[in-house]
Amino acid sequence: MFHEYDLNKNSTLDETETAALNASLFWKVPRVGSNCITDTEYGGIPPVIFLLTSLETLHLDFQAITAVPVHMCRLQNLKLLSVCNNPLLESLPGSLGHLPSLKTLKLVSNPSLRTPPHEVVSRGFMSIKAYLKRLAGGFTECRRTKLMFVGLGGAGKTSLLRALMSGKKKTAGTSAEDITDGIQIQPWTVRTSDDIEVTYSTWDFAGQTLYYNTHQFFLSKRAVYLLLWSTRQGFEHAGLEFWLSSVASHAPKTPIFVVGTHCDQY
Ligand SMILES: Nc1nc2c(ncn2[C@@H]2O[C@H](COP(=O)(O)OP(=O)(O)OP(=O)(O)O)[C@@H](O)[C@H]2O)c(=O)[nH]1
Ligand SMILES: [Mg+2]
Repeated sequence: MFHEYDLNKNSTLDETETAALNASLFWKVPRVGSNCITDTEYGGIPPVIFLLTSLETLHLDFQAITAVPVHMCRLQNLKLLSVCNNPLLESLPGSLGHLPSLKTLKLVSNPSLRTPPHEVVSRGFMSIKAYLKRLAGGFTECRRTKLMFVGLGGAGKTSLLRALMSGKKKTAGTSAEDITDGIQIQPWTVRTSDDIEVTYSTWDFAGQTLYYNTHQFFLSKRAVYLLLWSTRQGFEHAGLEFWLSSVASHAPKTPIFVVGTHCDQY
């Protein structure tokens, strides 16, 4: 297998080759969940486990499960649940917070986990439990998200943002002294046609390559991306590939809208 993934035949595996080998091994080694990745009811866990109502300890580490389902709450004697290193795990049910005997919940290295969010997981068991209990008690939708404007310098990120935020959806554009420095963050609240308020935290990234290394730290997962390019340039010179791969590697599965600007100049 080593030779199969040593694509450039230099007898070492670089970062990309090691990642490809790891990804292939993930599916080759039998794992709970890998045969039923689309199982929305049990998250890939064999349903028979939820009949073991006396079970006290359950380790589901290094598996391919996508969710811990509500059925887990049938295991009323469960004291320890370990779901570490599950790269596909996205959510835990709120009702898990009410399992009476649960004293330990291990949730390390689950990069896709959104519920509970990483900020809560890093604070430990009591915080996770409190979060899950609140979730079970009903929740209101959070209508806040980040709107990220990325692309080369001069693509029109600041201009588009100003146009969107202005009442008439128009702007006179920007002048030389408006070149963005670092990242400019400001809130933008929009009222939808059904009278619902959505608040965006807009992140206007400077397009100069000087900032590219530090920008990487701010490419958040919970965001919508607008990747701008000036159609006056050929798309191959517009940095699209750089930004698409940066966003895809730091924030996989997040939506990216590619927006062409300067179309009025034809
Ligand atoms: N004609 C035309 N001019 C545009 C358009 N979008 C932006 N501009 C102009 O292009 C220039 C650069 O626009 P900015 O919005 O500052 O570009 P930016 O992407 O924010 O640039 P950085 O802050 O350096 O990353 C300004 O002079 C804008 O007025 C467009 O769609 N049409
Ligand atoms: Mg700008």
